[in-house]
Amino acid sequence: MKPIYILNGPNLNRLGKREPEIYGKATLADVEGFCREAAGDHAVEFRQTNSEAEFIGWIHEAIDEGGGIIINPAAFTFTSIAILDALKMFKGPIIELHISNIHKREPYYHHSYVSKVATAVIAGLGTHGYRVATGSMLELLK
Ligand code: CA2
Repeated sequence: MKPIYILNGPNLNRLGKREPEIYGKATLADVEGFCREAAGDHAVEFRQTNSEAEFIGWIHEAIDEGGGIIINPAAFTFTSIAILDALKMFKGPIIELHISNIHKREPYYHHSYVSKVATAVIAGLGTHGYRVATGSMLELLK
């Protein structure tokens, strides 16, 4: 069984500590718990980094070892062709996830490079979106 990689980008380590009206009260550790519960027996690699290089390294790891990728690239979503290029090499399903509805927000949050290669996009369900993404990934991997 190949693990599901759940990759989180910059500043998400601060989840639950600011802007609860947008991002909710759950911490990233709580979110990891939601994902592991939703995944059941399926292996999960849950990671967060503030470094683009490390993020790309984890996508390369997922290309070699992973069954599916759930990705909240945070600000990298709107800036990183390097992350888009890495994701293009992944053969399995990719779910792009945003806690907030990025389309309701400022214009610089409206264009996602990652959406060009995502199998599906989830935005605006709050941190519950991670449960939805994990359950949906299990279906896509069947
Ligand atoms: O809604 C999302 O999940 C985002 O990917 C979060 C990113 C933002 O750049 C995207 O537009 C949407 C920003 C993450 C900010 O990190 C936080 C840290 C602490 C508390 C709340 C958010």
